Amino acid sequence: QVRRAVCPGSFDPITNGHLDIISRASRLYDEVYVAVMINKAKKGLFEIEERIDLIRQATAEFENVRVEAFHGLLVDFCKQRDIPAIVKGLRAVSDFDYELQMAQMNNGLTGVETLFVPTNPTYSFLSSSLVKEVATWGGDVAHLVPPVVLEALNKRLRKD
Ligand code: COD
Repeated sequence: QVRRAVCPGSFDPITNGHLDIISRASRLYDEVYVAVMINKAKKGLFEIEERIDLIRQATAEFENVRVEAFHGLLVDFCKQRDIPAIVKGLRAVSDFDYELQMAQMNNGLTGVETLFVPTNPTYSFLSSSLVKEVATWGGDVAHLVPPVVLEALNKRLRKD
């Protein structure tokens, strides 16, 4: 039996914090799906296809990781692919309330389990939105995102 898990998120864009969780999940499971969940209400900086492309490049070294976009409920993504586990990073207690609610809701819906991995303390303050804000105002984010993302951010923010 193949052991599968999913790392879901918006990934707008992927950061070293996401990458840390994905790499740790890839060591624990046979197949890891990175699910870029489409939220039509939230206009991101990067289009879904760009986010996927950046994640694919950033995770190229992990042979058991595959990247897909999904429009709908995470539990349906899991059901369609026979994925019994969701792997999430927990940065601080501030993440806990919301993550616990989602984990309990998802478990109630289909029985899917959520496993929390404690964030590497190096990245405990790191989020996609802070990266975008700092980069917008010219701050250095080179140590916070994969090189392909740094390049994409510079291109995008210089253009606007
Ligand atoms: N260190 C470690 N992990 C991190 C870090 C960091 N610095 N930053 C983020 N992460 C991890 C966390 O586990 C986080 O949950 C995940 O990466 C994704 O982060 P983001 O910011 O890209 O994505 P979010 O928080 O916007 O993702 C929320 C989901 C898309 C997962 C959620 O809204 C969802 O499941 N939506 C689908 C619709 C659905 O099923 N809704 C019902 C939910 S009960």
